Amino acid sequence: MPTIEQLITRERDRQTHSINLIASENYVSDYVLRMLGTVFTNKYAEGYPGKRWYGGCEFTDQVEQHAIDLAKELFHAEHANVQPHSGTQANLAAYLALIKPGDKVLAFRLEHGGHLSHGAPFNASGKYYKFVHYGVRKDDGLIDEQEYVRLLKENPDVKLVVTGASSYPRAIPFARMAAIAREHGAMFMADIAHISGLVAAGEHESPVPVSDVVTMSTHKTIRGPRGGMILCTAKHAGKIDRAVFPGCQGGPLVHVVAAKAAMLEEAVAPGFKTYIKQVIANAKAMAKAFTEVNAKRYRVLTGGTDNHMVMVDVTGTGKNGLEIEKLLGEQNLYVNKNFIPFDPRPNTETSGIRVGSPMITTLGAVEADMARVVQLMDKAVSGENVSKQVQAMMEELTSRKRAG
Ligand code: DSN
Repeated sequence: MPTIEQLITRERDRQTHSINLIASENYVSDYVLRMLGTVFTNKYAEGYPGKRWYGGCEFTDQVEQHAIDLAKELFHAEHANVQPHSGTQANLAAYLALIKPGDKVLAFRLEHGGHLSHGAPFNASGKYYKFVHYGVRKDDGLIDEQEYVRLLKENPDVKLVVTGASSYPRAIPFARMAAIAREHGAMFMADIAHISGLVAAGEHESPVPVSDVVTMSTHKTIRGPRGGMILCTAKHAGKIDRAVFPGCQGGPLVHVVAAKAAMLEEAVAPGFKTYIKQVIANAKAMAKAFTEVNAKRYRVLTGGTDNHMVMVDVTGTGKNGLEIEKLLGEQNLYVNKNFIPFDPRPNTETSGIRVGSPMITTLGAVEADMARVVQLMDKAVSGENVSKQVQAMMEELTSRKRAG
């Protein structure tokens, strides 16, 4: 059995030698990474700044307050809770704060790109609340707003609407959907786990002004540590804080809160907007490249993307999503198999892959690089060995980044 240190070295090598296109991952900065290995991991701090259940929290209080202030500034929010251990925890806390067990919730269907914490039967959300789901239209793959309205009309007892997705490549019309939810007497919540960086940078409509609660994970496009965060109106602040602690969690992970503060410092800095603009430009370049390489093999869902991901139906390759994921992974190219809407295959196989630009953009890739990556992927899918070319491209990106 290798030691943990050896496994860390191997994982570092794996990350250094592979091109990672998993849409929900990113590379944190050295600053963020350093925070995760600090003595704050030794500290118990149940409660909130100035109101703790333990002594010795004077420095913890300053760290958490700094993160809260930055989150409010970045997202123009009235209140922020930076303690959720993950995006799913943030969602469970939001439900605990806003609704009662057995209440009805309308959310985006998992099989069409939603998230398990939006009412999947095997998740606590689906066990404690009655979820109904809207999806996308079969013809163009966009959110079916007619179905959304119809479900609200048919279910006048819906207390909460949840928007947000894990595998949806287009912009979400938050203001429009919130207005409809309110007309039907429902509260509105947005889970921006995937697009939090885009919203922070002003490159996607922000749901904050129109939502009761906004939840997110902190490790995707916003490039922070693994964790979650909640924003809400002043009206819900007390309920949200009590739902996180003591409702769902005990002590906060103070070292992770410190890393979230570091992430937020980076996200308010001007360079972050440039990064996110490039993330989107790179995703668009990938969508174009898939179509140009072979539109029959790679059917780009919705015909393109507005965000950091491209959803691709790979049925035309003669392989399923799992086979493509494996084949690419063997050559150090990482994507994930993904359900496509109305997928005839089971979720263990799927007909699609999800391909994201956040990580490769962190390495400094630009549009021309994305076309090269898609060509490498296509060669790998055709059975060619491209691992040397993958390694060469990673070395080139890394040295360009060093030089830049
Ligand atoms: N949010 C999921 C993803 O997009 O990968 C994981 O829960």
